[in-house]
Order: sequence, then C-alpha cells, then structure tokens
Amino acid sequence: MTSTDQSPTARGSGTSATQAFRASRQEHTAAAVSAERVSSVVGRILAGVHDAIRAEKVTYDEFQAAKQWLIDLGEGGEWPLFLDVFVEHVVEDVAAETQQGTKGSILGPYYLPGQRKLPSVASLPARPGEQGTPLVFAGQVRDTDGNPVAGAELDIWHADSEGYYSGFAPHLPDGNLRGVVVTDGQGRFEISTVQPAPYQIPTDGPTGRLIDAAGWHPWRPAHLHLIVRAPGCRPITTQLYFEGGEWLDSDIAQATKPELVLTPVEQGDGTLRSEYDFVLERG
Ligand code: MBD
Ligand code: FE
Repeated sequence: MTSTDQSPTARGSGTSATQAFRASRQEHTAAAVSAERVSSVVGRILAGVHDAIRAEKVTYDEFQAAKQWLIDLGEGGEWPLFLDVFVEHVVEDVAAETQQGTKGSILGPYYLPGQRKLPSVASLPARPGEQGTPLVFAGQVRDTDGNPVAGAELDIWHADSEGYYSGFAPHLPDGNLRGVVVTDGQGRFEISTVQPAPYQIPTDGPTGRLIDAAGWHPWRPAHLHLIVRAPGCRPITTQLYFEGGEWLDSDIAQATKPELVLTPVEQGDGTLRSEYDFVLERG
C-alpha cells in the first residue's frame, strides 16, 4: 500500500485505508441480507438521525454543511478511518457478548494481511536503528480449558515511535513493525519490538476537521494491535495498551478496556518487558 504523498498525511493514510479495506473484502463476499433486517437496522439509524435533527433544531445551513462534509469524507477515502474511530467500538461490544477468553477490541483501519511469518522468539521487521524504547512482549496462548496452544499465530502490527503505521505512511518500508509470530510447542512467544507512540488522527482530512470543529482531541493511546488465531479456535482481534499511557482514559476511538493494559517492567538496560497471556475459545 503506497502513496505518492511524501509526508504521512490524511490523504496518504485515508486513501490507503480504503484500498486496504477493498482488498480485504475480496476474501469474503457479503452474505445475502433479508429485507426485514435491512429495514429494521437502517430504519433505526435513520430514526436516530431524525431524532437528533429535531432535538437540536438542525438548520438547512447545517444540513448542507453535513452533506458537503460527507462528500469530502468519501472523496478523501476516510470512511474506514471515520467508522473505525467512531462506530466500530460498539460493533465490537456486541460481538464481545458471545466471546469467551481474552477481551477483544477493534480492528481499526490499518491491518494488512499476509505479513512475514516469524518463529516463536522473534524481532518484528524494523528499520536499521529503529527509534523508540526497546520492548519485549512475551507470553503464552492457551485455550479456555488451560491447555497451551502450539502453533497459534499472533498477527501483530503497531505504529512506530512517531505514531505512523507502515503501509499507510510513504516514508516507512512495507512490513515495518508487522509480523505473524507462531507459538512454540508450549504455546509460548517472545516478541522484540519498540514501544509505539500514541496515535493522532490525521488533522488535515475530513475526520480531523470534524474533530477540530467539535473541539475534541484527536488522540488514541499507544497500543499494539493483535489478531490471535489457531486451528480449531475462534480468533480474537484485540489491542494492548500501556499502563500510565497518555490518552488511556480518553481514547477518541473508545476502544480501551481495563483487561487490555500492559504493565511493562524496565529491565535495567533501557528495555521494557511485558508479559501477557492470551486465552482462545475452542470451536
Ligand atoms: C488507529 O491506529 C486505530 O487503531 C484505530 C482503531 C483508528 C484509527 C487509528
Ligand atoms: Fe492503531
């Protein structure tokens, strides 16, 4: 996913997120949806919009401004960014009602499948002299009965120490700070990487303009993204945060959960180490 932009702006990341989403859709075609389902879900969404217009006495000027903004959002390729920041957390809450084991969190717009497979003890692909505090992230994958899951995949991706994701920022090499780590015979893994920075929603696109117009802040706390999967187990999509991290209590994407906060320990050599075990549901 490359862009001709030379700086990591909304134009680059927003459009690339739309391309990545379209590519991922080829893997699974949409199931047929009944008219009853469309009518009840879309009917409720429209009723919510109508309620807001009545309650807030929205004017024609405001209605036309909203129309212009929605056009800009689509033309800027920012639908995935906008929906994942402001809506996905509720879809995830509903999905979580039926999931056992490790808590999930939102996927977000910056997942790219097909990254390099790595052994259970591995360093994520990084630039020579990759900036940031060294971080060792280690643990075990088990099932809900407590059995280790050998050969589980930890598909991990995260921002660099400046908050940029490879594939969505033209100055970063493809695959940087992304990888698929495979657990050993005891379900164990140990991943060396660098601590990511908090993520700022690009301020130069329609999503950023909305955040600014509303007087909100554009930040997500620093986080690691993971999809943990294994044959015979339900995959879990989640994120892990850092204790004491800035924006942990005011994530713009509302995707933090207390169970998903790491407590890294400084190792005396400037390296942080954090242990976290994952529990997968069979079936
Ligand atoms: C991110 O890095 C992210 O994880 C989400 C959910 C939305 C925007 C940027
Ligand atoms: Fe993210």
